[in-house]
Amino acid sequence: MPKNGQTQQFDKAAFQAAVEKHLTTTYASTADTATARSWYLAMGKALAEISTGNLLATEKNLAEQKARSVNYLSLEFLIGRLTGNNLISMGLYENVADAMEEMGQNLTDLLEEERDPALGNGGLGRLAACFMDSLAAQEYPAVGYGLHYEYGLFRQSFVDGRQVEAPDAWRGLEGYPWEVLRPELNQEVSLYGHVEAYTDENGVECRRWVPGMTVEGVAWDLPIVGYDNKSVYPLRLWECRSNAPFSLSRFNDGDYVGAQYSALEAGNVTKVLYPNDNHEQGKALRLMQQYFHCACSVADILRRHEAAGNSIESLSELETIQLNDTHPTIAIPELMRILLDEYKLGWDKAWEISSKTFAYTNHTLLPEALETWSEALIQQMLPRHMEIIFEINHRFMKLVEQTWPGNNEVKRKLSIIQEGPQRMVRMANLCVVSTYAVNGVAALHSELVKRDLFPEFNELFPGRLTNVTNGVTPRRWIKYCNPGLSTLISEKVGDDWPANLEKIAGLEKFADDEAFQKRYMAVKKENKQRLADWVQENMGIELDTDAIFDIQIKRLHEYKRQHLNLLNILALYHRLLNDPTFDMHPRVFFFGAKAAPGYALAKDIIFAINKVAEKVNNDPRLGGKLKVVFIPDYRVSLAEILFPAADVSEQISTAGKEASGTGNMKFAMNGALTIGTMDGANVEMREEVGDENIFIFGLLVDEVLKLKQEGYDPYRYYHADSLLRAALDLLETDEFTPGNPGQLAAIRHNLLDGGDPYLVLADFADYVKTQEKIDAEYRDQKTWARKAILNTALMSKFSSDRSIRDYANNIWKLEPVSL
Ligand code: GLG
Repeated sequence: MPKNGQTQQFDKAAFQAAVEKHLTTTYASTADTATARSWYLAMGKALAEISTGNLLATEKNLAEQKARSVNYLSLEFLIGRLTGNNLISMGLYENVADAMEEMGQNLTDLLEEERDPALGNGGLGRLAACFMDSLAAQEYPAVGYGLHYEYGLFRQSFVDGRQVEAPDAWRGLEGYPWEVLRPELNQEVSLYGHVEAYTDENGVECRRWVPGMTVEGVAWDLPIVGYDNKSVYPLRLWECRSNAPFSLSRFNDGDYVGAQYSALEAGNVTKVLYPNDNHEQGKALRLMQQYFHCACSVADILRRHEAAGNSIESLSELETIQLNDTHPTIAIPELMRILLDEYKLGWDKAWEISSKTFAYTNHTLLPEALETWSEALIQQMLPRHMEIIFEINHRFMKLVEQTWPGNNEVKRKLSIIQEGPQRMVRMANLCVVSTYAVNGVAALHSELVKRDLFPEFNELFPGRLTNVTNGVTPRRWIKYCNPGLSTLISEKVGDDWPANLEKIAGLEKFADDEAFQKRYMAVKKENKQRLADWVQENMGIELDTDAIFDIQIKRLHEYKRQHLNLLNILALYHRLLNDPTFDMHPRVFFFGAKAAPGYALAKDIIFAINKVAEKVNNDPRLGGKLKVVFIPDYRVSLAEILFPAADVSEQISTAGKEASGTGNMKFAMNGALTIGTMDGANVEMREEVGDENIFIFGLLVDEVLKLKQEGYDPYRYYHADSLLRAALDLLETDEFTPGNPGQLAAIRHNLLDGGDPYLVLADFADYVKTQEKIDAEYRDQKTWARKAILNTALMSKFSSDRSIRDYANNIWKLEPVSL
């Protein structure tokens, strides 16, 4: 139980009175008639009163101390439900459970009333959420800046096995109890228009943006509550509202109706999160979202800086801005514009400040995810920013010319502007040129960023490209989601491990202790039962918790290779039915994944897994040995049930494609053994746990590259491997779609005739062999328990507290400030 948190401030009677007051005055209910939802909302409001007080106190303290802080800019924060987690951080979980019990309410049930704020797609957004948690836990001064989407990531359901998307109105009708409106922080944001030259009062030639219209940015703060301390940092989410009269020029032209139409359009800016993961879309509205986010955030950073009495020249000493991927890159020309056109600093001074303020995190090497924006679009929406980008590039090209005189090829490659029929702005190049640090998210990934993505930049700016390996917060991903394991850990290593995950290494010496093994496995069994109960209740599928629970949960993407997993399932199915000598330990394969609505093959893979599930789950010939469960609407709150229940964690991306992964870390902490490729953070996890405690298979990065260079032929594998052939050919039949052969053929076609871009077939045999090894090892429960315990014990490196300390020490140069 946290000792230094907000516990001492807790006054039960006052808290109960606040809940009752909100029940009646905010939600118009009475204690005897209120629904569970109203109770949850009233309780949330009462708790938010405590956190808001501390948020204001933290803000004041940091301003007074002139503390250096980080501003984490991200288009996504996949925070998940806040109530349970905040109760833990506040140290109030038991107190509030008790207070609510006295009011006739069960806390666990009330927590289920909260809808997940799903303001992100996947790993990138969830990382931002873990980072905010770790900043607050360690009291590194920080503000998170994001967007207040009206609709988060779509809700997924399956209709006859196919994904159907529905809007996610995460705030409900009543609004989200933890959010607080900050009207005094509102910003005005300009768009469109043109640039004009003018001579200022000192006779200096200047340029300025004459916008075509403006919109209003409204600030909502969500509290990020520091674990076991009093600090509360804001996650500041901007909502776009259109202010009337709207289009300045059209209104003045007398086009009143037209002006109102634009208002409708701009009212859409923060309506919905773009549902693409690792894929850019290039839509004008998305660029508008990005700029709106950056304009509000940069203006707010400058407001804070000045309100604390600091000069603009000292900006980079007191503030650093971390760009989570290239999505907020337009913040760079925005700050430059303000420094040049409003502060009138002159290019060199403005550049010095700006380039010492920004740092950038790269999350992917996939070409389809590297953002480019058409010059024409930027020119139209943000004409002054386009000028500034050109100027940055012009000066940068001079540097390239000095370094590689006369080498036009290298210029073409490095230029921020990509030439072609449509000139495009390469956002990653703009970032590398304009920041003081660029990091990848795992050791392997960062090496590939240097070696393959930006080798010349690495030469040009030695030391700028670095690594910070990702991490996850042990508060949500062990303590909150796995109370059974948490109790066991605390008993052995003391109860301060959630804030000091190094302590968890103390479990290592119990790995061979039989009594401990039994208790550890009993906790695993309880967690498997909790998941089985959920599946029974929500999907009507009965599961045996003696089976191996094998789980792959992540976005649906070819590079993540859910279809490799599927092919192994098909191979098992084939062998169970055709090979009388074949035996396997019962296994349940779980999937959870959303596909981007426009990603046809990803949706085909979901359909195929669902169809295979339907068949195998009801086929008496399989004797219950094989089950497949595709959990619909995978989200943070379901992840909290899935990670603790896993025996096997699937991390099977094509080597070189998964920058880091973070689910891999959550599984291992909770005692699942990984089957994985030498990709992303799997490589470092193997280093930590040792090769005996992880199941590595498949081609290495350079083997992948070599095979592709030599000319990869998927048919070679198809013809050489009868099991692979059997699995693939099942997709052509109507085995899983009775009466409709060929409904699953798209996957087979993509792998054989489509060239198998992610080398699924090349890794198939080794994958199957490694799964067999897992099957054999699981049968020896003592050895399995030992390995699982060691996985928990040896994961301390992957706490996001460590990641944040790496950023703070090596990049941001931040010091903690306690309240
Ligand atoms: C990316 C990558 C993941 C990475 C995550 C956080 O694909 O490998 O773990 O960011 O850095 N789009 C993502 O989820």
